[in-house]
Amino acid sequence: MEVKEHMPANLTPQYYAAEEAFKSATSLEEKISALEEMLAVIPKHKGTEKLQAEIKSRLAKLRKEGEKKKTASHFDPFMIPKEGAGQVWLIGFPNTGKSSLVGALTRAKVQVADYPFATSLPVAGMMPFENILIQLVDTPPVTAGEQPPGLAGALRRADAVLVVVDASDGDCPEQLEASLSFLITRKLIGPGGGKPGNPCIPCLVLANKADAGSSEENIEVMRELVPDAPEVIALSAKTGYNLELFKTRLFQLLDIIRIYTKAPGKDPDRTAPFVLKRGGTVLDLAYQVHRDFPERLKSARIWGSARFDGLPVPRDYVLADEDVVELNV
Ligand SMILES: Nc1nc2c(ncn2[C@@H]2O[C@H](COP(=O)(O)OP(=O)(O)OP(=O)(O)O)[C@@H](O)[C@H]2O)c(=O)[nH]1
Ligand SMILES: [Mg+2]
Repeated sequence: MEVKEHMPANLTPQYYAAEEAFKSATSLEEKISALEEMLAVIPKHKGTEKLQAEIKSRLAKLRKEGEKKKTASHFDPFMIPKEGAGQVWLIGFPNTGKSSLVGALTRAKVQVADYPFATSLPVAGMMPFENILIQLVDTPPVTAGEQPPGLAGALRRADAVLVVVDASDGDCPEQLEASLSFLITRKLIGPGGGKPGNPCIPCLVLANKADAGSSEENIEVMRELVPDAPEVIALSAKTGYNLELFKTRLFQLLDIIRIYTKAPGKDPDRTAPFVLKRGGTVLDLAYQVHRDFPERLKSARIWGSARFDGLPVPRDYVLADEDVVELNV
């Protein structure tokens, strides 16, 4: 943006100083404020019109760049929108098979590798279980002293956490202790390590690679050395061993119920249940069906947990898994 010889610009020392500042600026912010200064001090007359326009256009470009950067830096990869019947995070030491498990159970495009620290950002996928979908999130590894920044915050919003250890590795008790200690120090699970009644976030331990090495003995030793640990499930992402058992246990851990709704005289659609926390009532269901349903609800009838099919029930009736409900509004 040099001043051309023929231009009768009569630029002032303040302008040249601001231009110098622009030339030596290294950051976007500095460049923007130097250009703003140039625009403020430039003598405003015909001879500088072209130069003014040039400064304005540069300024607009840099400001746009700044906006883009801002939105980019506000993007938090650990903020994963919840989908399905529950959001469940897998955490654990490097190379234990977290990505392999998420890959085996969902269609997520995970990064599996035979070297540690293969996963650098969380990746979510949906795991089918019977007629619902549960969201699983693969994460970068934790180690004894270090965890990915943002992980603890994300786990606080989780519906359950799965601690993955490599059962084929003699170090699996240490992997488990270090992972649990991360969860305990961040107050994500209780000091008992997550025994029923104690945990803040429901937790299971997945002893992966149960197909390899001396995994059985290792799991035995781990159970003895970490007796306070949450329930341990031996499984294998590679062979599929115990993956079905794991899904059932996870469903029970999430403590949710599936409810089917039906129109009078019609069969319920059992492929798309409403999901409620255990203890949910007819009113909670009505709210999920439509925000204005609780107000309009005249009566409800139940098939399933009730004493007989089609029993009219009050709004505070506590539903059970797989109940069929007819809501009359
Ligand atoms: N034998 C056996 N190997 C497995 C199993 N699951 C994963 N592996 C292998 O273990 C290695 C690590 O698997 P990943 O799924 O990348 O492990 P990760 O925990 O995601 O690793 P990071 O992303 O580094 O934390 C790969 O070579 C997998 O093939 C399993 O059940 N059995
Ligand atoms: Mg991984």
